[in-house]
Amino acid sequence: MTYKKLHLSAEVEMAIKNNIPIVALESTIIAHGMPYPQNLETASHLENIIREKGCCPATIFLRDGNIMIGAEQEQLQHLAQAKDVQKATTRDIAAILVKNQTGATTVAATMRCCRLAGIKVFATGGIGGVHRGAEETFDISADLTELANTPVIVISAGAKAILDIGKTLEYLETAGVAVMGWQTDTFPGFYSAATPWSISRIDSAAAIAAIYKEQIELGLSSGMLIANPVPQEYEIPWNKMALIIDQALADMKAMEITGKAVTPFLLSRITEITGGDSLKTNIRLVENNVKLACRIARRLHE
Ligand code: PSU
Ligand code: MN
Repeated sequence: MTYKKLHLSAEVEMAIKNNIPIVALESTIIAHGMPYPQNLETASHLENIIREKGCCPATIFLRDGNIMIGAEQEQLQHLAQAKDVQKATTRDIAAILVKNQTGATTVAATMRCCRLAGIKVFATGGIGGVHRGAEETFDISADLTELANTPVIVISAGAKAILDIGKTLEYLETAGVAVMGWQTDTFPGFYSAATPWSISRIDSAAAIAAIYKEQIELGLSSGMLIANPVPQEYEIPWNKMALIIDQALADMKAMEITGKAVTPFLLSRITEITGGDSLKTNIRLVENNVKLACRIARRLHE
């Protein structure tokens, strides 16, 4: 370990010592992606699933000038409730560390921290991407540039229709990111198990681990995006979601929300419009991603 401001939790330190596979989790989903108390319950529950599956959870965040790899219960509580937690993407990491602020890491920032800590597998809900109307706003998530530059396997339920999914997939192709559908031929749409876009399929965790190792051998520095559909019984179908998302996007426009506030606003507005149903789906799909991440992490360890 070369970067000196990495702080490992006792659990993560033990896992490294005992050669237990580690699965990383992000913290923006806790601080800015879900309401309290469901965010805290979900964060703890995800960690427990990872332990049950024989792996070690590492929730990643920034605090007291350190990159924190693994959270104590009190720290999860802080991320879930405190109002002073910054949303940290890659470009924010340095400033937040220097100012001793608390930062919740996005997919992009979490990937970067994973790399510093030697963690190869990271489970999230959905990635950020190219926003609708990006030809006007230029709103493209740094998650995509990070996937291009950082060799970490990210398991997500695809991307939701608040984004322009076609453009997001084109961007990932241009950036040289391997995108694979877990036991599916169509790119999943976060709340919805399928979208109209097709994707190359992968059916085994062993194959994912082998491809990742091959990428490293090849000297590629890009990550991999594994798109894992939400289980059908919990999905909100694509056509139903479309209307809800149009409403949320219209509200965003009317309220002139821009920049890093866009994704948190849309997530909470969609939760309101669906009367909490989207939040239930969101929780189920992250659980599902965490389980797949454990399978891949164990394979990589063999
Ligand atoms: N999508 C979700 N839930 C989330 C996010 C995305 O369904 O919580 C968060 C992730 O942390 C992701 C970030 O990395 O939003 C993307 O934000 P932006 O679009 O500002 O890059
Ligand atoms: Mn953005």
